[in-house]
Amino acid sequence: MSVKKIDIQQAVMAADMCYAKRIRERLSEKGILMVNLIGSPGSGKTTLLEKTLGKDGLRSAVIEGDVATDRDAVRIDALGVPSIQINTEGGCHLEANWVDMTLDGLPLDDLDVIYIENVGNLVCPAEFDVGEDHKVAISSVPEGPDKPLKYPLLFTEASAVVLTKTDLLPYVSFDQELFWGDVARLNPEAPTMKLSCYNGEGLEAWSSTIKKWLEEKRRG
Ligand SMILES: Nc1nc2c(ncn2[C@@H]2O[C@H](COP(=O)(O)OP(=O)(O)OP(=O)(O)O)[C@@H](O)[C@H]2O)c(=O)[nH]1
Ligand SMILES: [Mg+2]
Ligand SMILES: [Zn+2]
Repeated sequence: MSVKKIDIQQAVMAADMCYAKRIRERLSEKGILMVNLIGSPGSGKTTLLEKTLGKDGLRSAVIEGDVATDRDAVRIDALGVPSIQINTEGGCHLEANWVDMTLDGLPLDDLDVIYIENVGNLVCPAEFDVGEDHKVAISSVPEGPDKPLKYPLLFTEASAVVLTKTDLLPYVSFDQELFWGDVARLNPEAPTMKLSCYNGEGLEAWSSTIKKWLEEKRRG
């Protein structure tokens, strides 16, 4: 008797690709942009959303991915912005089938942008297509300047690279030449931004980038 073997990893990836395609079709039909924020725990993803949502004139919603708790979704909800929390119960990234399910709970007829805040992690969230239009790499000053080359996939895949917490530059040793040089080597085309949610640096540039991506998507 021959033994039938199924490569689970490949099967999971293939199923995920179907969900990602379905998400893109659903969102294209509605003209909604989806942006996937990926960075280490504490790099400032939720704070960036708090500082920009509702102030940029766009109708937004957020899908929050965390191992546990609904704390980030509660922070977004406090802004009056629709948010849904996915708890991965130990999983270190979001997958397209969960995102697809979550879309059913969002007011898709009244949205311009859906943000995904992925599970805080510089590694595997970059490997998974969750149906987004753009992945954004978020790296913060206190993490140190060596992250792009140590975690290259995210910085290669990203449509934009954002350095957060720039207000800390006077207090932390951070070699910007090294950081931006490595980013340029990995992903010469990606726009780059320096942001501080504490002093407001770069927040307008961030919102302009989101608006530009939305216009590009709607123009087709
Ligand atoms: N100095 C400084 N601190 C910041 C800035 N943005 C966020 N923080 C602080 O960094 C900490 C983590 O911020 P969060 O926005 O919760 O980080 P996160 O990436 O959402 O974290 P996880 O969801 O756990 O992955 C908080 O104490 C924020 O106040 C900034 O621009 N400058
Ligand atoms: Mg967060
Ligand atoms: Zn993972």
